[in-house]
Amino acid sequence: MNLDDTIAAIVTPLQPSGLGVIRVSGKQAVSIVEHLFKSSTGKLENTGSNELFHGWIHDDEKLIDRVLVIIMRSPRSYTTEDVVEIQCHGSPFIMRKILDLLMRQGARLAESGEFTQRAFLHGRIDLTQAEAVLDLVHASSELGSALAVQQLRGKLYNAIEDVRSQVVTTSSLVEASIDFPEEDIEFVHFDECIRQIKRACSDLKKMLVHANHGLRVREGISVALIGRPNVGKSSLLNRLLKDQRAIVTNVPGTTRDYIEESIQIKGIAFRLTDTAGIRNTKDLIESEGIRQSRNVLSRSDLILVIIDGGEKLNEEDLKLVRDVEKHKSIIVINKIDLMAGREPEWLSEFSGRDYISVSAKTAEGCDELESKLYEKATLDVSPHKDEIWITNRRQKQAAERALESLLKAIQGLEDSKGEEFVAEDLRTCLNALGDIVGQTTPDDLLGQIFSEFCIGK
Ligand SMILES: Nc1nc2c(ncn2[C@@H]2O[C@H](COP(=O)(O)OP(=O)(O)OP(=O)(O)O)[C@@H](O)[C@H]2O)c(=O)[nH]1
Ligand SMILES: [Mg+2]
Repeated sequence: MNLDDTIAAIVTPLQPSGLGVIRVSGKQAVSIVEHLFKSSTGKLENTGSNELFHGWIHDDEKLIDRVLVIIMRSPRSYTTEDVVEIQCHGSPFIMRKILDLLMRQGARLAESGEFTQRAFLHGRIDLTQAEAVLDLVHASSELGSALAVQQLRGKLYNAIEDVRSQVVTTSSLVEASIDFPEEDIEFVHFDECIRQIKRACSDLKKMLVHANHGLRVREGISVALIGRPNVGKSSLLNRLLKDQRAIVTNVPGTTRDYIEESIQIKGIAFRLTDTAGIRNTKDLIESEGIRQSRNVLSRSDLILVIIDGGEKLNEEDLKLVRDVEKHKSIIVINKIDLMAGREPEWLSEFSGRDYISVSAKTAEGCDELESKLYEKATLDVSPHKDEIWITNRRQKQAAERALESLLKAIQGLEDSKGEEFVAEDLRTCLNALGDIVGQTTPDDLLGQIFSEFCIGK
């Protein structure tokens, strides 16, 4: 990556709007903009940081737009380079025109995520903070944005650095005993080593406790709709989607292939999967559908077990309810419009379980079902003030690698396996921790991470 170029990009969406922002970063940022800008409040060059100018962008004699220009001098800017932001009117035509003029003066179009990548490469932020920028741009819920803010403030970075320094101390003791075997530091220090490594393990475990939940908030929560044929699974999916997505008929066994669609509840994405009704059947296609239903069931975060409230409860319903974990499931009694206000006499079977009555036909109870889903997905899981959460798959895998090698190191010390082996495990751990914060992350992986950003960020 060439850090000598001056890069430019349109930062705001290319849609008519109140304001449009174009960002320029690099050694030539100020002089490039100066060529296009007639200021009513003084020259851009030779000014300090965080200054605001008012004036016109022009193409030779032709005026293009009246703008505000903000100067942020190196190193007090997002990228740590000189950064200039031009606030123009939010016309896609004007924004493109200004970008063209900047290129004519020698700026290069920024690649996806290149501003953030420069901030990372110049050491302004670490990789977890860079990833938090992306999460914050895409945050769509209270919890998602709170986690991104926590990470952007460097809390995960600090926590990982803390673990790293503990491991570095231990590692140097172990390495010393390899280099100076005659010093006989073995028994004095190895107990202390084990204690330190155990402390590091416990810190890492705390970060990993909620990792799966953090991941779900970021990636969406999977919800399977299961039940006997004809109980109204597809009707309920359509009702929640507010769309006639799945085929509904009164013939049991209508759904053969599963259908997956997303809804948002209070900003969290839920991926709903309608499945084939589960029953004993000799029909080959239906059996395959049922096999897939069981697969979907086993990999879903939450399960809605749908029961037909207008019918008698049977052994198949009960078996499904018994088979799903209590904390992951909600029993949905459907078709209450047929029940004329009466509760089915078998309702007592579900005491101690989470259940709710709805009608996919009239929508009665469906808002309450959405609230229950949200509640179940976020139960007891808001981060406490000093809790650090890992929220992405890459960080989670690296933290698990680090933890695994620490556990091996403890085992090695306890079994007196030889310092070389223990030292190797500790090195593996340090590499994995370095991967989390971006110190040892391979270039191609870095490229992949930043390519997920939009141009201009
Ligand atoms: N009265 C009433 N009928 C409903 C309700 N929900 C679904 N139905 C009817 O029940 C029948 C079956 O609905 P589906 O949504 O196809 O049921 P399913 O569980 O997806 O069935 P399979 O795909 O065969 O497993 C259809 O005739 C629906 O119109 C409801 O809340 N009230
Ligand atoms: Mg169906």
